[in-house]
Amino acid sequence: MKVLVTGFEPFNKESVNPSFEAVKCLPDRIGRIEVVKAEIPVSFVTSSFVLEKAIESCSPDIVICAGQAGGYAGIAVERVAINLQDAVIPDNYGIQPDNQPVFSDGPNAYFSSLPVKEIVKTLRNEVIPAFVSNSAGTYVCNSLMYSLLHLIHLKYHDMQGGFIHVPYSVEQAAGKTPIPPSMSLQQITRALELAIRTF
Ligand code: PCA
Repeated sequence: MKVLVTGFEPFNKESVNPSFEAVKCLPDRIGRIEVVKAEIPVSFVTSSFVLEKAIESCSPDIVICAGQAGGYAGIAVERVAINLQDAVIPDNYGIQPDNQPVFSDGPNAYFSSLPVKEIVKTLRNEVIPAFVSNSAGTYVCNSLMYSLLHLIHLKYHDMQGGFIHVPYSVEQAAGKTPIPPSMSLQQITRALELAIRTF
């Protein structure tokens, strides 16, 4: 079994993105599951192409995309992606959609095909703060999650996929005033590993 795990490049003046920092720390094998990693640009235009290329090149059974949710106090296992791009700040390439669909011919929403409640339960059993989130927002993370689920719907019926938002790392939070909630990279990495172990 193979899992593709992705994290994003830094955005919004941060020098790191805890999602990709944690992905990089994952081992290359977790039990019987091979782990393939990829970094995704914070781009409304290219993020889905980079993800699709990674899927084409490694043919994973499962795709877990991760992103930073600054201000969250726990791991948010996303349940739903909506067909909307509505950005408060431009992406890293200057694109700022206003009330646009991700795909004009797509349905309003897709549900994650990851076992979201089971992942949350597993994390909580290991004393990692986690919750099921019913909105991945309207920025690039939601757009990537929607694109992934659209791709699964159109082309990769046997693949399972979804999205996990992670808090700021402790190092990021330490430089801000007031100090927002955060989680250690070690704990974020452990959360992703446990999510993979639910398969
Ligand atoms: N978080 C942003 C995009 C990239 C990331 O890590 C989001 O929540 O949309």
